[in-house]
Amino acid sequence: MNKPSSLVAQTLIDSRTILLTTHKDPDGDGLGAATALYHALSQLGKDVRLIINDPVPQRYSFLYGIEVSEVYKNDSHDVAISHADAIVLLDAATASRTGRMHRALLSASGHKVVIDHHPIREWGDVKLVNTKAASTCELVEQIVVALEVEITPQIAEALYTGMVYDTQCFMTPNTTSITHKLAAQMLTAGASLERVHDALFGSWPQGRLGLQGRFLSGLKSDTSGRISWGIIKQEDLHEYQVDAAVLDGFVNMALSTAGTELAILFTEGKTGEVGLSFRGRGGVVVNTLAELFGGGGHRRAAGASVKGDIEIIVCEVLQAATDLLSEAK
Ligand SMILES: [Mn+2]
Repeated sequence: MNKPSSLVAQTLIDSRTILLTTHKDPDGDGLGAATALYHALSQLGKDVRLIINDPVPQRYSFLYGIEVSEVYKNDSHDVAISHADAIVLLDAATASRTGRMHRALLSASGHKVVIDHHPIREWGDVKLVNTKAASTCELVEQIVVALEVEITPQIAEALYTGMVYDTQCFMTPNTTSITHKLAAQMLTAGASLERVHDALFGSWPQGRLGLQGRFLSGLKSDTSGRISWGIIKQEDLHEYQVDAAVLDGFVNMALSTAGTELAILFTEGKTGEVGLSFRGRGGVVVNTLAELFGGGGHRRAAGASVKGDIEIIVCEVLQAATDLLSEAK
């Protein structure tokens, strides 16, 4: 009876006011997990709020119930955060990943619940953490079952969204038979495959295709062919009239050629920072590489953000990547 999922569920059952949140720049897994749990807790009559650092990207506006999400403002939310009976952090390993609200989270008095599949954590006293899970939504499914609420089509579709999103349609190496079984259960419970896939992968702005063409033709690789990388600058985004959200999936394309073991996407930010996105395969573990630059993530997918000149950062990161590969042999 002391399973982590039972302890998390009991904590939520014992709480009246519950605040849900996920990492800044929220994605399909964090938002799917949050809306699924929002629906489940609402069924139990809980007073639930979903507060996030950023507005929800258009790509996820199809999620049922996503309109309840609130963009964090310290003057209107800090009191709610400090008084909530429980705060649930989803799909994030550290409070700092929540962005501006992390100070308020650190000083909150309620139960600090974490449901996540990332390694390394500094926050939370009631946890369901499993780094082998392919998505946080896989773990939220356990909570929904433990809460003994009905898995409505809305909940099923939210969870299915996170499973599809985080595995890039069941293609990433952390996809397991459990992932497939759970996804099948969600379809049986009423999730619409067509609706989710149209929203996630079939609703890009036209400019993404043009930018994708430029990105692919500009890909570079090292002399060994083991490292492949591409750079997206602000001027590229302006030219194709898109924002950085359309870059989702680009780094995976860079990993798709024979012999490539490490792919890197460098993205120039608006305010002097450079986003680093890493993907690895074979013997290459990329979260250690991301940690060198202040970031983190999973073994095969990780990222970081670094301030500075993009040309210099590219050189530094490529040197570190080369060192990593010489260690990985
Ligand atoms: Mn995730």
